[in-house]
Amino acid sequence: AGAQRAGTSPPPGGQPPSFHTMWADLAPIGRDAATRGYRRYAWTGADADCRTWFQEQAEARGLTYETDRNGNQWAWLGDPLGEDAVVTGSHLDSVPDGGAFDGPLGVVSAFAALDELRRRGVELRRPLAVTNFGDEEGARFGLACVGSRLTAGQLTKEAAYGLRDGDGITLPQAMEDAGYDPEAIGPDPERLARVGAFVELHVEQGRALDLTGDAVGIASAIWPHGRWRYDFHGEANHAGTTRLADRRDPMLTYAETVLAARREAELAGAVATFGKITVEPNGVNAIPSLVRGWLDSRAADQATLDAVVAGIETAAREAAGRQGIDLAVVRESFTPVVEFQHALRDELAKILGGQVPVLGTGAGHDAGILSASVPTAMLFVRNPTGVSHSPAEFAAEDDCVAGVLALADVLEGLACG
Ligand code: HGY
Ligand code: MN
Ligand code: MN
Ligand code: MN
Repeated sequence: AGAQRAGTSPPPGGQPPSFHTMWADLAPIGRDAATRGYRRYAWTGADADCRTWFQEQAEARGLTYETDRNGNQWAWLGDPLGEDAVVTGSHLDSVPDGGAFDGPLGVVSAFAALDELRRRGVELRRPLAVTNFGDEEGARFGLACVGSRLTAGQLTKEAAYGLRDGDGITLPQAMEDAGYDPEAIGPDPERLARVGAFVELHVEQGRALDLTGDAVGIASAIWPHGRWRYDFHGEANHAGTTRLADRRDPMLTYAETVLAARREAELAGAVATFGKITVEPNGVNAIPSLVRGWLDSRAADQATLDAVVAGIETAAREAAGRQGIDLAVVRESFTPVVEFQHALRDELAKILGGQVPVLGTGAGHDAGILSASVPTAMLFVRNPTGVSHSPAEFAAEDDCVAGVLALADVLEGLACG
């Protein structure tokens, strides 16, 4: 087909909602009053409210709105079936008590950057879309990037059907309860074949830009990272009457494993986190029968990660042997290293004037998943404290504006140049 020349004329209704308005409308959705953290878990009411917000943004701009077979949301300027589309977006779901910026900054900035293109009156040569990928954090069902993995064919339908939350609700059941047809989920290669570039803007989850003094950076790579579940089986018993020598206490082995994880990671310059634990029967006066802990570990390269994870498991098995504990370790998910395509990364650097820092990240992203299917790049916006996955996550307004303008420049350079 010839070049798409869909004008970027202003929306039918006049001025689109500003960055501030979009941010203010999104802010209260799924925010816990006590912690001020976000609890926007996949296919819950808060997620539905975020999806409604996204659709309203699309319609307020006269964009063509659709959800794909996996529930990911797309808002098109230009032909949704056109070739070589430029797509930008992120996710709206959160980790438990997550921050306001991780995910939403990329979606709000995408709409704001599209508005900026319209203000500039540039002519689109390629279709443009804003996206919200569902269930990126995996907070409810335990697997990150479910929406983008399904669309990219990196998660099979049967594996997705096997996902269940802490209350035993399966992913298909949750989708159905939210009004989506779980039967439809699956790979969408035709859709991705029409995408020529995907750019995700994301708040930096670290302090590299704060240290260089830049508002915006470009991603070079995503560290390999994975999630492992450790099941420590011991013997339930009375906390008050069981002699220490007679105990098979899985909490002890778990504690030694957490210390070993820190030690192994520190020695290797990697990271390892036990951030989630369940205890059965979970009584103050009962020695647990089972302690289940989830390990998240990441490193700059595969060999280091493998060594750290193996070292942690060896230490855990040694402690379990000493304490009469049965240990089962299951790798629940894994994302290999993502090297963003150099051509697109360099094109972004050229568009942004070549002075923008290029940095790696230990955080996973939908862009990391999609980079196996389409040319992908990421922009980071400075986070002065580096804190993320916490209500304290923050980015200054000037830096958010700088991010929108940089994204608009990138979209103009890719879709209009
Ligand atoms: O876990 C991550 O790195 C991402 O925030 N899902
Ligand atoms: Mn996150
Ligand atoms: Mn994120
Ligand atoms: Mn992400």
